[in-house]
Amino acid sequence: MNKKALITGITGQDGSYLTEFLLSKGYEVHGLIRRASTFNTKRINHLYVDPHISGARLFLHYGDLTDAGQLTNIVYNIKPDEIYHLGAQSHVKVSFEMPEYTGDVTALGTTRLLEAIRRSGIHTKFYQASSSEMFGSSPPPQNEKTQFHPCSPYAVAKVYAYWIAVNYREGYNIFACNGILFNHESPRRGETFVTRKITRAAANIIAGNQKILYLGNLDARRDWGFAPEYVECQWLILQQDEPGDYVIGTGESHTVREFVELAFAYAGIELEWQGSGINEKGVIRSLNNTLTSVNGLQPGDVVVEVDPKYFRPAEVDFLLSDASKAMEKLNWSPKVTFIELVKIMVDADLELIDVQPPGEGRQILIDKEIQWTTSRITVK
Ligand code: NAP
Ligand code: G4F
Repeated sequence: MNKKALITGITGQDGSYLTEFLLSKGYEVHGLIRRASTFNTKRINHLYVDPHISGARLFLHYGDLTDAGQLTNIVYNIKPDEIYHLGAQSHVKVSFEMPEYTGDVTALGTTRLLEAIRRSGIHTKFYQASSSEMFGSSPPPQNEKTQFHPCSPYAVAKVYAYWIAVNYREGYNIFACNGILFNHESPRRGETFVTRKITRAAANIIAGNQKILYLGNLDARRDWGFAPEYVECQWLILQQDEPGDYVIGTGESHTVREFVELAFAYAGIELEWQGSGINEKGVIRSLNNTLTSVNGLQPGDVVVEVDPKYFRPAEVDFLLSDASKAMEKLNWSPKVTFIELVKIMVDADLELIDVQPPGEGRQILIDKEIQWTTSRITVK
């Protein structure tokens, strides 16, 4: 019989790739979705089949991480073999503006789900989407033994969720695991996270739809990987004989400034930086010929500026993973490099606005044989 998985956060970046991955492995997949006045399922529409049709293997259920009763109903009725808990208020900057809500959804939501498992008495495996943000100001490289020092309400909520998962493992013998994932990105990344904001802006500036990209801290360093590879790890973690906690990342770290430079250069705009602090600007040094004729961009034009409104009250300066445990025990290592990730994302954002991309990104996906998602790497 097919294994059954329940995914919270199925409409998010990871949820959509994980659904695709589990369907490709023969799973029956159930997803928790929030009621909204508009459709919020664009990342999974291409996977959805009318449940009346025989053979349908993806089923969606209304619920919310703040509603314990409905979580218990869903868990009890579906009796999934595996639960992937990806749902969260996942934006760090927003968590400073909505700390209480973030704690309710991101921290207590995990307790509600674990309680649903415990009370319904079902036998299941549980994956908690923990985050490298939990390490906060602890110096790099960070691994499973590094001390948590969270620097945002989001990260504090994730530390709570991490420990409640460990507590239910130790106290109730539930197969609960933490994947401590470093930043992972893709063409399906939410538009207000920095990588996607940059690749969309590079595409829109080239198309003449946007003049300037406004950013916050250009010096922050992140260990950025490719999201489809990370959802495979989420699955691998639950396939182990014993429950455990794993750091997942590339072992490479780059600044936001480097991401901007590479994304713009790949799209055809060479930048140079002028000024410093909040007066730093990204100025066009040179363009490829096609672009000059497309929309009147010129060397000397300012296309990147700093806007302090994107600074955070407390910042995580430097994340760099030491994923040696995952490499050894899960036999996993990332295939997509930093520059390849940038190319994949810029290609996809150019395609989305009907501008011919350079095309190296799509070729990388084919060459790296991440086949289960190659045809639908992005969604409109
Ligand atoms: P995402 O794109 O922001 O998706 C978040 C998901 O959670 C969406 O499906 C969202 O539903 C759902 N959600 C939010 N509030 C909810 C609520 N009250 N009830 C039910 N569902 C709710 O996040 P992601 O990038 O896929 O990340 C997946 C998980 O991994 C998150 O827990 C995140 O914190 C964690 N994580 C992410 C990264 C990363 O770099 N991406 C790294 C480490 C950990 P709507 O679509 O309705 O908003
Ligand atoms: O893309 P970000 O918003 O991601 P952040 O804060 O690292 O969080 C993401 O990764 C975590 C894993 O470590 C996840 F747990 C979390 O759910 C989320 O997926 O910001 C990355 C860096 C930060 O240092 C930020 O200050 O980029 C800097 N940044 C500079 N300008 C900006 C901007 N971030 C955003 N979102 N927007 C800007 O304009």
